[in-house]
Amino acid sequence: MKLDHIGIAVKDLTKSNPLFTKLLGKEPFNQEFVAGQQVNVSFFKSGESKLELLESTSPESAIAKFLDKKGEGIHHAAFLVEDIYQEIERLKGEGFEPLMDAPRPGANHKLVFFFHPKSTNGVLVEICQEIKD
Ligand code: CMX
Repeated sequence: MKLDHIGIAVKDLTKSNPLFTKLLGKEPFNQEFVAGQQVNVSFFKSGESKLELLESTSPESAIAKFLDKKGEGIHHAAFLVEDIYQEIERLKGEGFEPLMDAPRPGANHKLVFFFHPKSTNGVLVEICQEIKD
């Protein structure tokens, strides 16, 4: 599995986009609303990986709850896989705890699936796969 991105929960993208643009020396290459996760996201390239900034658009979203409890900071690590359905079965078989029944559309034209941080040493793990048209 290849590291695709690190997700960072932020309160306000209008403040965090310029901050990370200064940090990385480049603008985000993609910004979008992910309806299924109730978030606005920005993606920055960093070498072969990316940083994803996540801003909540609803008090019910996972990001709003995370910000309330822990504040801004690293939210998840995401790994790119070739066959998400096969990887889900493999990881379930290894005892990792799934957080969904099936993959869902995420940002950047990908399917995404999450595993509970309590089964991965406290790190929320996403696996993702390009949607093949
Ligand atoms: N990383 C590490 N630990 C986390 C966490 C995170 N991102 N979010 C919650 N936790 C911890 C809580 O602090 C809590 O720990 P304690 O029991 O020690 O207090 C524990 O996990 C809570 O577990 P829970 O009660 O089962 O679940 P929550 O209601 O807090 O929800 C989670 C947490 C991960 C199950 C939920 O956020 C989820 O299902 N996430 C998957 C979807 C998601 O995160 N979407 C946003 C990203 C979308 C995108 O990338 O586009």
